[in-house]
Amino acid sequence: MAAGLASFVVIANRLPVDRVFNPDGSTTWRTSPGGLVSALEPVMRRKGGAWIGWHGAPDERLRPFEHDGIRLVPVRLSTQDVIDYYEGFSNATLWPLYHDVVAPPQFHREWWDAYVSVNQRFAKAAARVAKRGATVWVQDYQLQLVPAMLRELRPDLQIGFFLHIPFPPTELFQQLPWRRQILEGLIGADLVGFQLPGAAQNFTRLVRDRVGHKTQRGTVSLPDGRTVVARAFPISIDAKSFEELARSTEVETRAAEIRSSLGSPKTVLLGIDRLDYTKGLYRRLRAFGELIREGSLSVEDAVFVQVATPSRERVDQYRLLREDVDRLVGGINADVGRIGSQPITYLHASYPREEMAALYRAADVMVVTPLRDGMNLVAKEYVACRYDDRGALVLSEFAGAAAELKQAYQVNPYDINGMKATILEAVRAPERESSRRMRSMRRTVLDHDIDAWAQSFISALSQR
Ligand code: GDG
Repeated sequence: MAAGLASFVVIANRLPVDRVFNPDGSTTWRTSPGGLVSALEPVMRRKGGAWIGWHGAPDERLRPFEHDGIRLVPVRLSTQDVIDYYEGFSNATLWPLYHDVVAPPQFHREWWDAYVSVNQRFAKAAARVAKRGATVWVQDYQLQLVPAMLRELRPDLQIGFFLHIPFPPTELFQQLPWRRQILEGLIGADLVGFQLPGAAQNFTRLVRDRVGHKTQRGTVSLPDGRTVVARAFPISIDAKSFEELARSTEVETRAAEIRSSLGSPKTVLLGIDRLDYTKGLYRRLRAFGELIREGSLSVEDAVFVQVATPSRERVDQYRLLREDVDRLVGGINADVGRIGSQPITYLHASYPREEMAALYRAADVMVVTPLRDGMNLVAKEYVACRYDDRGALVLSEFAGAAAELKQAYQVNPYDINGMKATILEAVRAPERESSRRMRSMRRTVLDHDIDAWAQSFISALSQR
């Protein structure tokens, strides 16, 4: 590869690596776990790819470097950029707005200004490293202005964009003071990908109504003759590698250990989420607490393990949520716990992949109840780990995954009584019934894995 020039470029808010500080004072980089990196790695290697993103430390300028055969191009963010562009506009304006306004979005003009200038910085970095005619794939809500900015700088490029979170209906999107600029940013791409067809429809409708371009089904026609395609590409996981991990002796042993340290209850229920208000932790735990309190589940027989991975801890809404969940769990355990049996084991921590797989193996009922979620990979990971066809998945209708995992025990997370009834149904399901459901979900997840997802996006982009 000619120095600095790449024929396949990924742009994401974060580089796919974390810095490791060694005891001897030196630092190295470790590939961060995640399906996206592993799915794109082969393409990156084959095509001489580059990944552009922030390296995670504010106020530090780093030179491009190579890690595991991939060229990484760090983008600098100042402390103020982190506050305004990342914590502010991305996570306190767009995140709640795109998730059905489940928390009130905040609109601040200085956050918007920072979003524009950081997006410009990413676009310029891409314009510098992309070879003539290269393919560039922009990821997610933090970078929605990049496609148009990049096209302006480099009209020779083929540009794709994928949104990992939902795209809201017109009625909600309209609130955004900068709605038109965001839409114009996105239509800089040749292909705009969403998790679900409904999101693609919301987008094309908004482009027609707000920007005034002609649209026909998923295609937008611009006055200069260019067209933009909007389509759904539901993301998935590296299902085979999860299953392999789940089958390992270490994971099986650890799963047995987890169950016995919980007091070997009849039923282990599990929730694993970033501690985020969109994930519906509060209502889910309330539903479980009521089931125990009313005696529908007994404290000796059922234990709920809730892993809440720390997330965005400097954003106010996240701090409030943490307090609320802490208080709720404390209250339930104090009210209905007994010596030696706590109904909820609440872990505010993040774990290695092996421990996650062991938890999935240890759980009889996985409870995934977001109020709104682009896809939800945890649901798919649970299914991938259940190679014995056992276990039940309770899944919110409002997770993107519900469109594919039709055999899950689906719930409306706003309906606490409905959720209680469905959790009970899942707990009590005869083994034949839950295996039938699990088998069908496993086929879906194993057939549509992350490689299939990346391939289908890249091939649709190359046909544009
Ligand atoms: C966004 C969208 C969409 C969690 N805790 C630990 C850990 N995790 C891993 C899970 C899973 C991932 O993080 C979470 O993915 P989700 O899909 O559940 O949620 P978001 O982070 O909100 O992701 C979402 C996704 O993008 C992809 O497009 O599905 O809708 O919101 O893989 O396993 N991993 C480890 N330790 C933890 O403690 N190792």
